[in-house]
Amino acid sequence: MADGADSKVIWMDGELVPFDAAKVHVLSHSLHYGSAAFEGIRAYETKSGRTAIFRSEEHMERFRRSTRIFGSEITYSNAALTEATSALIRANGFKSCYIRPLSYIGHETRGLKLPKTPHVHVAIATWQWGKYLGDQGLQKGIKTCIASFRRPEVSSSLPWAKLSGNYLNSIMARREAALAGYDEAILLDQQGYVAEGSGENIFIVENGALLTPLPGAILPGITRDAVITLAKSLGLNVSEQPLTRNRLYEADEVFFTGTAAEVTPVTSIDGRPIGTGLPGPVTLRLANSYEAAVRGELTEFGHWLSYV
Ligand code: PPE
Repeated sequence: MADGADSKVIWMDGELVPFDAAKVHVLSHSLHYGSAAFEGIRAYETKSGRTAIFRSEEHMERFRRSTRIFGSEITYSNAALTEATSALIRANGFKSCYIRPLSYIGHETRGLKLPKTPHVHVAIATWQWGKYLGDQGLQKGIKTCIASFRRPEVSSSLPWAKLSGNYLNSIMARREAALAGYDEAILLDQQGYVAEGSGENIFIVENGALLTPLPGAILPGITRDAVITLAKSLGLNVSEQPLTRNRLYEADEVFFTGTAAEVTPVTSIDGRPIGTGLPGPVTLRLANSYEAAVRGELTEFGHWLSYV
């Protein structure tokens, strides 16, 4: 069975629709031009046995801002979207799952010229998604390469928005890496500095401190923000700065962060082992801390959880 085929219902414009009936028209604007925005969120079974959505407010706010880029307004409040997601998780009977909100322009609108405020449809789906970068990802780390595809030039792209059209670039980079036998790609920006993975932010560990690229050509991830916050609470130094490929090769540790990827160690780049070639101690400490936060084990970060 394909990933995702196991949910009973999908929320579409306020209704819970059976999985097989959750369809859109082939002339949908978003299908032709990529004029859609989406989110990726996870819900986890917490230590109390209750399910909680991780940082729902921040994800729903980014969803709203991404949709606004093409002039549309989501009419549901962030709280209403979180409530709809909770109802959906309950209806599907999931303890832990991935959550995919999507805003898209339907077939009512044709051609590139959009109305001033195009009407958007809003859908939310949930499915069970295991380890995004493989079951062995956390234990062994993953193999990456620097892709020839770069993050687009910032004056012509909207990297902070999670727009469907942006993702063709990620798909091409990921495909290039996979065809060459790597688990994931690392993309550079137009100046040649390190940007991010195809669907993850990137960090390096140098002398016990964390370094990560500045927001610019990257999607400033919510997991990236959570990991920076957790690292600081553990007393680690964190700095955002331009990183070269040279610095990546010589790092003590490298890891990815993302909702789907969580914290995943990168143990080789372009065939070169990073550090010892095994997941490093700082990466594992942060992966454990992130896991504890999403599972509701860190009371200090309890405000990140919305119980279903
Ligand atoms: N950069 C990109 C390009 C990206 O797509 C993601 C999320 C991130 C960084 C990390 O952002 P955040 O999830 O807020 O920490 N990628 C999503 C899509 C995965 C997919 O294959 O689809 C995700 O992790 O949900």
